[in-house]
Amino acid sequence: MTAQRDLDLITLGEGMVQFSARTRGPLRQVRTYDVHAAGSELNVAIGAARLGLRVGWISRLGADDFGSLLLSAARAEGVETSQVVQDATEPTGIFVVQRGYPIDGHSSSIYYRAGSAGSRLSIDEVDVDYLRRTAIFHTTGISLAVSGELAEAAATAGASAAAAGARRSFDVNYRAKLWTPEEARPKVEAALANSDIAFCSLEDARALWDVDDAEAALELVASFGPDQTVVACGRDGAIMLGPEGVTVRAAAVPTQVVDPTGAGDAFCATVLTGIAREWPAEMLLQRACLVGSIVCGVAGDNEGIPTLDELERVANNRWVHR
Ligand code: KDG
Repeated sequence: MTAQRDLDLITLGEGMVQFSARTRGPLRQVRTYDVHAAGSELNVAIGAARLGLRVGWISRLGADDFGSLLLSAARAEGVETSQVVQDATEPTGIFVVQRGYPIDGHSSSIYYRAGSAGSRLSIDEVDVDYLRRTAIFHTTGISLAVSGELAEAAATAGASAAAAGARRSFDVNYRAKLWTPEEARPKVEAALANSDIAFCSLEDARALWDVDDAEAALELVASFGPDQTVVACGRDGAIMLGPEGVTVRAAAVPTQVVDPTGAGDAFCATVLTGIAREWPAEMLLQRACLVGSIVCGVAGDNEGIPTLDELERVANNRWVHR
């Protein structure tokens, strides 16, 4: 029986509650925090849903208040959460963001996620029929780094989705606090070889392969196998190699950075939306850079992602101020 393809995108990965410092400075001096729903694959799910895709999220949360916070955040955006397990034995992971210190415009994260419910997602808990419902399956290198169980769930779920005809999307998302470049490299390369759509920041290409230049990074990541590759270069915009072998570039949009955490996920959510909706390549990359830049100017990982209507109005200078 052919499954009904009623989802554009399924993401799989750990959601976490973020405590973001309200003030700039070292965390030992920070006294007040804002609380946000975050976690890379949840950010992508929320972003793509806000941009109009039909999205499902596969994950595992503690049966605690933080788990309920994440579930509510996903549902409030219309993300389908029937495959989010809540378990009473492990807690929901959290992380703390230090902003604008010691480098202006940069943030850093401290994780409290060891043994979290999300890290224990097992492939046995993932419904294979659910994976048949999507056109695109997305996960990231964070899921590969967090635990062997989650890495296996991500790889096996991706293979099942692909066997049912979905395109596989993978964002390298190297996190130096989770693993070393030596540990990451073979696993990331294997995941890229199994992907159709690949994302890598220039910063990650530098960390993993010592590649310093956007074109070289694009060529290298594409050489592992994906037929659509995107390299995000922060303030220098982005570059994409499409299935027709055409390279497209887009400039970044200058912004006053409040917190860049989550901007890469917002960028990725916009590219995946554009792919699902068949936007022309230039427009797709420009919109993704614009969304990434808007998110840098807003606290929280995904709150700044616009709706599709807002994005179109900003992109076409039709935004009405008053
Ligand atoms: O991309 C933003 C993520 O880094 C943040 O939400 C936390 O998922 C996270 C992680 O593992 O770093």
